[in-house]
Amino acid sequence: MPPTITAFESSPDRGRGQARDMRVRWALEEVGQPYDVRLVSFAAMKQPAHLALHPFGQIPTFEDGDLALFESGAIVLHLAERHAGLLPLEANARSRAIAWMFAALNTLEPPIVELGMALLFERDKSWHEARLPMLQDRVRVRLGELSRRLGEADWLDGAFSAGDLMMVTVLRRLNASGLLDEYPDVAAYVARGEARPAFRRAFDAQLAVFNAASRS
Ligand code: GTB
Repeated sequence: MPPTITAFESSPDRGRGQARDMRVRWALEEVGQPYDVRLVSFAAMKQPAHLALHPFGQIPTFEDGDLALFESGAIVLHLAERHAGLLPLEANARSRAIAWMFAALNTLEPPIVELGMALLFERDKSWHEARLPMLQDRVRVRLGELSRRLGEADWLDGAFSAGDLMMVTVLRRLNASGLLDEYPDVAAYVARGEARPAFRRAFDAQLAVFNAASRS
């Protein structure tokens, strides 16, 4: 039996691959593992059956035999540890790739999500215009640091790894903000990730869910 992941029945991102099932789908495609998807509604995510899998009532989840996991980072790390292709074999390089996964989730994603939330939900607030530059600058600081570290390299530390997979999915959340355009080398890094055949397969699979939901 292939593993089963959960994803939005109807994603608010309209098939742009911004929900966090995308990184799990991409990791599964990179390691060549077939998988099933169980689509869940917002209401179903808060029901006991889903809460037993995910204490916070969210997607994605991952079930494989006796193992049930939540948290996209934990799921991607699990896949990377059990299948070849997403983590280097050499111990120190492996630890560094994992550090990049944490950097994506703990250092880059929080200010990026904060900015995204402000753009989505706070535009009507009296303080929005005053707060926005501060949120954008916090993201710019991290993009500048990332740009300096990347330099001329294709990937963060040697060959493409789960660290890059996680970083690219996090940075993609800036697609609509225009901020990536200010850092052409970071934008090119994201584009390299998006050009990978495994990314394309994962993206097309989640887009097909949105297209099917739109037709019904
Ligand atoms: N830390 C957890 C992880 O990494 O797995 C966070 C999981 C999470 O935030 N899941 C979201 C969810 O289930 C979907 S991805 N939300 C429903 C709820 O909390 O009730 C977040 C997301 C949603 C929508 C867009 N979008 O429309 O662009 C982007 C990202």
